[in-house]
Amino acid sequence: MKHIVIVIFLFSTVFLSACNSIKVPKSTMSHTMSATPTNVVPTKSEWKIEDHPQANKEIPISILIKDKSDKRIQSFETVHEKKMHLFIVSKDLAYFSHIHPKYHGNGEFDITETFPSGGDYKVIAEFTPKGGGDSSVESHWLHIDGEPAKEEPLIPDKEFTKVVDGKKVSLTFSQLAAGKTIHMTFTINDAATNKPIKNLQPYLGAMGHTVAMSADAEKYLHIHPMTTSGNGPNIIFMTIFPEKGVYKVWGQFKYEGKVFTVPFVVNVP
Ligand SMILES: [Cu+2]
Repeated sequence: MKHIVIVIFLFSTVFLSACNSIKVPKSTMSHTMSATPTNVVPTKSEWKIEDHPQANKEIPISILIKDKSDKRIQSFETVHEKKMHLFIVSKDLAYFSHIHPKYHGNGEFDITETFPSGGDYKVIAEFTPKGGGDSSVESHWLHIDGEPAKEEPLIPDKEFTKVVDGKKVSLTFSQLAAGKTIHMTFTINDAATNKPIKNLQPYLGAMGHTVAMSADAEKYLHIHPMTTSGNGPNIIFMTIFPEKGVYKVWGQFKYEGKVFTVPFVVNVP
């Protein structure tokens, strides 16, 4: 691995489990940072979805965000260009969607999603109530009726290079170990010419976004690159995998006006 001088201007990572969250603050920090709780506004959520939602149909989802005393939260910060980021994954993590609900005021967001097949899906909403220092997260499991997809076993990749939409993407780690601050680098080349791509475009206010989920979909990390990583071909993310185990990692980047998503399955020892 390359030696990297670490100057962090923008970095955030979120680790969540069912009932607690550990956050790494967005501010400048030293290499020896540890995951410490920061200013996260505690929230509650109410999810509305029709009875017996069907696969392959547009399903409206509405999300109401309240504070712990059941009062609707009125205003939200715009973070990475949006007031809410919503991630939807199937239980086997084969399906991944990153969308942006519309804010209607009075704590209410909504969006429609077409689910590709029947089964269980986890929906994760990330947002920052006004004045919050870091994002709050609410999640919900949904059951969609219809023909289930054949379950894809989550098998760690042996090869960390993939071709997606004409881009050859490789993923490397400074070290792969749970509980350690590590660098995760995506290297993006043109698949046809093998030339490095150096003019990636910002996508939602960052040079890329990475989402990682544990195999049971209980732990979730949303990671932004270190600003020192430029426009490619190497986009460097810094993170901490909270526990050992298998994770699926999705990198999202924008090139020539189009967003592409590249998934990897990683075993973190
Ligand atoms: Cu988003």
